Amino acid sequence: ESDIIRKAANVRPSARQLRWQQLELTAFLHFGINTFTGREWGDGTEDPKLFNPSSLDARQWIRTCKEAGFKQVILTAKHHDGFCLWPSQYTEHSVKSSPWKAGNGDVVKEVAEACREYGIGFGIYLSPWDRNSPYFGSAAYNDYFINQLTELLTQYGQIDELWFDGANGEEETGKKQVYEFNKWYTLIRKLQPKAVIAVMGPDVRWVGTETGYGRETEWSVVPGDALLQDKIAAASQKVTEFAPANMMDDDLGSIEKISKASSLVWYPAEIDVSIRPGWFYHEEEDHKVKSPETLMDIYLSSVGRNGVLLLNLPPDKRGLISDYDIKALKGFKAKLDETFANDLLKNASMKTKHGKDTTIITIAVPNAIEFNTLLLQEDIRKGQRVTQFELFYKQEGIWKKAISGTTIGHKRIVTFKTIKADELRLILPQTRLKPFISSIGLYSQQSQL
Ligand code: FUL
Repeated sequence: ESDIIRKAANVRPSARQLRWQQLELTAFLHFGINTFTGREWGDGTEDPKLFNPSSLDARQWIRTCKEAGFKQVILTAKHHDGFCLWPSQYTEHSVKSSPWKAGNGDVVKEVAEACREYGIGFGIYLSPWDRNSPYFGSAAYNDYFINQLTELLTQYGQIDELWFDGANGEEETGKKQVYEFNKWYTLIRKLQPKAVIAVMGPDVRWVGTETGYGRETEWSVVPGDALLQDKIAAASQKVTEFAPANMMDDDLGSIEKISKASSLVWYPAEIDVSIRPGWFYHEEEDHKVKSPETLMDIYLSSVGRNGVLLLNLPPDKRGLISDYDIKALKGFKAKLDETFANDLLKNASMKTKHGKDTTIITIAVPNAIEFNTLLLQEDIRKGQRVTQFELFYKQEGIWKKAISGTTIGHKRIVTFKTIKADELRLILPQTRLKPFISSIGLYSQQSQL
């Protein structure tokens, strides 16, 4: 057992995984033929002429993301319907057959340029499942896919993330495509070495739900077989809880899980959710946009649970992010700023004592503080090591427990009822080797009071 703990404690993120984790907030942009048909999954028979945004402005999308604190976006260059947002030379089923800009437009290019202008990361969603391509289900599709991937990797400057969806609805038709994952990965590493490869890929793991809520216990160090593509959950659409299977288990990296593993890998969680019920824009959902309160709760339960949030903001038929979504985002950003602007421990003195398995950090503040939110971070460059944490505070000479939790990782945020104290202790009763805590903060969230 101690051998496996030593191994687990020393698994570390790659440079690209570290950069990605530190982004914390990333946005999905679902846009395509479905925007115009009102569907969620197009079947590939849609007339490209339906694609006709009246006033598409990619700069508005990216500005909106930037102002709300998002650091990277992922655009659906091709969804399951096979319609390409760039003029691929390998198919006619694309923007070039649409009336938009008389067939001379390129959404991928406009978004890539806007990202560069605003200084935020640019990622691409390219659906492996393609319901339009006549090649799908045959060996020729693998070449078609590589060709499209090559266009995207070579014509738009730096790509920071590739997102390969596991979804596939061909169970009934029996059409089966055997993907050549290793070819994709080799090509990406060669052409875009900085990009992380997500979901059906080795760098970033799909958390296992589309709710926006991550696990209470989220280990970035998991058994190596998590990388086997056939184990990666596909049909994700109806999953609202962590289903009891493989990558959707409640716990992926506990000592029970890793002690049986033949290898361990750094494979962190990305938490995708839409600001609306659907992934694509539908006018009838304008009044179902998530509220700033819900978005804040999602933030606390994704970024605050050692994950990266991937929040979907679908542009509408005009080719603009709607005012409903912008309003909700502004409210969310204001809450976020208000909550974390004032670290009540900024004048605190802290003393750390490492025991055999236990670490105790004693915290004293000059004047009593009132807080209801604890933020913890581990320096994950050295690995993920904390299994359990407890916050105590002294009240009338007696030590009381404020809150306890399990993993920390890059960031852990927990909220509780307001407490007033001037002496505190953070106890880590269980760690994998010596922990490296890089920040401890206490905050007061207004809505919690
Ligand atoms: C799923 C897809 O089927 C949805 O349409 C959406 O793109 C979501 C992010 O992933 O698997």
